Amino acid sequence: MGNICVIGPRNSGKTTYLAGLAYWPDKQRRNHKSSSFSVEANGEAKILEEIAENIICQGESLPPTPIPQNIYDAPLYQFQIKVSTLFKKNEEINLVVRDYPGEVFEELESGFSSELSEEFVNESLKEDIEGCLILLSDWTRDDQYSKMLNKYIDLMDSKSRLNNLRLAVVMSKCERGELWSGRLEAEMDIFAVHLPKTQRVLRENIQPKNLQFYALSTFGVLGKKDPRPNRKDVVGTSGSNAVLRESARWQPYNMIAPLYWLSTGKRI
Ligand SMILES: Nc1nc2c(ncn2[C@@H]2O[C@H](COP(=O)(O)OP(=O)(O)OP(=O)(O)O)[C@@H](O)[C@H]2O)c(=O)[nH]1
Ligand SMILES: [Mg+2]
Repeated sequence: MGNICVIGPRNSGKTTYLAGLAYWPDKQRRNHKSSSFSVEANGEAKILEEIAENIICQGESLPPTPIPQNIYDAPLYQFQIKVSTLFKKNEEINLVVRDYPGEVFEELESGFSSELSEEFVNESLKEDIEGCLILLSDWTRDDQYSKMLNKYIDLMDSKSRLNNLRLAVVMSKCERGELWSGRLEAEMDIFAVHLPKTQRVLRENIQPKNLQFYALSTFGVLGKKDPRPNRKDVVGTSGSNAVLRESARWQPYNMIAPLYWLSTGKRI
């Protein structure tokens, strides 16, 4: 059972990603019978499936994740993911995932405004956490991201996790035109180009075996031969919000690969 946490700034797409993951089985039944993956959402993650169906598929945007009273009020989502590719037959990974509100990550730069944020970060560094999925979505925030991650690295060190915690650093919402062509070699074609300080801070401090860069998009594009984003931009309270454009053609891009690596240490 791999315990994973999902962190990242406000609005980076964390909860939408988890909801998309939970909704997976439905999509399998409808259009992806030959898919290499199947995902089952268990326990509290069932709520995410409903959220995907009732909000995302209806073309609406999720509200920001509220800051709970205490960390144990933040739900723990469980997923069972089955992988069956040409080289990996019937592998199964079980994940327990905690979704944090984005403030927790943002405050790494400014200093924690509450004990609660600090508790969240400390929880993400506990011994039973195998890996951390770090979602970043704004390629104009290299300065801030590098500072936040520098602080996170200091905290990893102070909790003796510097050399034994996997970090999957992910550019989310990569269906966007500026990113889509760089998705296959995300480190070289997205991070080194748009977020060079962030990439450097990570490479200088984290052992290569514990660090991978990815790009993913929960919304994806309209089809294999139709690379138009399956996304509609909308004006939101927190700036650049977007919603799913055609739920019948919803096919996320690269959602499982980072989780598989975080959980097993092997590339899919
Ligand atoms: N373009 C695009 N937008 C997305 C994608 N995934 C999520 N979004 C949008 O990004 C916005 C923020 O999504 P959330 O999932 O609420 O982000 P979050 O990281 O959980 O935010 P907090 O809970 O506030 O920390 C919403 O408007 C989503 O619809 C994606 O794959 N592509
Ligand atoms: Mg959220």
